[in-house]
Amino acid sequence: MDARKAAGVFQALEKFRIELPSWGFANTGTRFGKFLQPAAASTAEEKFSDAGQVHLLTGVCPTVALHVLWDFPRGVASADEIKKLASEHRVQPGSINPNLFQDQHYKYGSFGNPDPAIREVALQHTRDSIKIATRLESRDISMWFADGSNYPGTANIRKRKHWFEEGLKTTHASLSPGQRLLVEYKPFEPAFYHTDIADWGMALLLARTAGPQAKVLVDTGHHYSAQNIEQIVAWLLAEEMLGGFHFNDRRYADDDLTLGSIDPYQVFRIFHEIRYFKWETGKQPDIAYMIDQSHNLKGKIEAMIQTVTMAQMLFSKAAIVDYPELAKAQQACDLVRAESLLQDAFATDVRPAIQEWRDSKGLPKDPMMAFRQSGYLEQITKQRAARNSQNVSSYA
Ligand code: RM4
Ligand code: MN
Ligand code: MN
Repeated sequence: MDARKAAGVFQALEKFRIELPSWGFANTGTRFGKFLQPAAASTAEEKFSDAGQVHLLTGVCPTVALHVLWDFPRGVASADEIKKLASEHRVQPGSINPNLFQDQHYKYGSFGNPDPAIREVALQHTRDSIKIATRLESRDISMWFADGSNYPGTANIRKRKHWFEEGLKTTHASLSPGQRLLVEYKPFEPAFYHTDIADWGMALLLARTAGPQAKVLVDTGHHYSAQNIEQIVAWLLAEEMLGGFHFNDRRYADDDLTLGSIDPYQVFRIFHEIRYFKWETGKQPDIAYMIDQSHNLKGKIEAMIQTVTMAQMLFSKAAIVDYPELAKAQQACDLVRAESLLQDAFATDVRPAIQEWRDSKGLPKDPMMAFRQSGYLEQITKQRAARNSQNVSSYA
């Protein structure tokens, strides 16, 4: 790789930060069962400790996304304790995720529930989550809804859309000036017939209705097979409505696999659209890059390191696309030249440059190897194994 490209990689990595999910360190499984990991985290302290370890070795994960029900058992009252734990482990609280899908009263929905009393419960929980975010100085309140229905004819889709508009507007009104409301979409699961916010278009409309601080969150696993995610990203960028990502990979459904494990070129194409937007417009898009993955087979911390380093690698590849040449080739409709410019960048081995960048920051060149040599996994396995063999709850 020539010096100009290496400089491009250095520059790209300088500002590239990735948020870790607290729930990605806890024991999870499938609806068929859970294979418990002796080293999984089951307290907030353990989650911060593991996240702190990933940040220590990669240097690019200073914040941890938190789930209100799982990480704040006493709601707002838990906030100070969480702040203290985070700083003890040298990370900071990141996005706050209200939990509007687990409590029994949400059986028929939260913001879209036909019962106004339950919609109010959901709104109150969201307001409390905003208070938590304010207390923790977290910027983003990230909304994912399980709302939907399982059978045709059982729900009034238009009414539910209206209730969502009302709920999100009310929520937006409680935000402090610097905060953002991120609206996530997902085509199915847990609802099997219709999901109230099923795709990016619905999320975009709802975010626009909610107010100027609302943006769309793209979870890379929340699309139908073969959907062109980078086009969605390009449109959201053009509309200045792209708020953030939940990184993971998928083969069939919302599989929550490590990023790029199935289709690294897809992730590269997403990053390419972001870099191209920046090059062309001179604007720095304000995007929160977050991980949302959970593993029942891979070790939690190693899986997280894999995703972080994969994201850095694919982001770096996108950073070395020759944009002036690409713009020329596109304008001239030189298809093969344009396509080759992308493929050349994708095929370039950026790992030596990334290792040099890490070295220049005093970070281990190979975070996975450093983790394996650190003894941390052995230590937490000893500490946590007995409790984990009895604990079967998910995420928390
Ligand atoms: C959902 C969605 C949300 C995440 C939950 C646990 O599928 O991706 O972002 O918070 O799972
Ligand atoms: Mn998600
Ligand atoms: Mn998901």
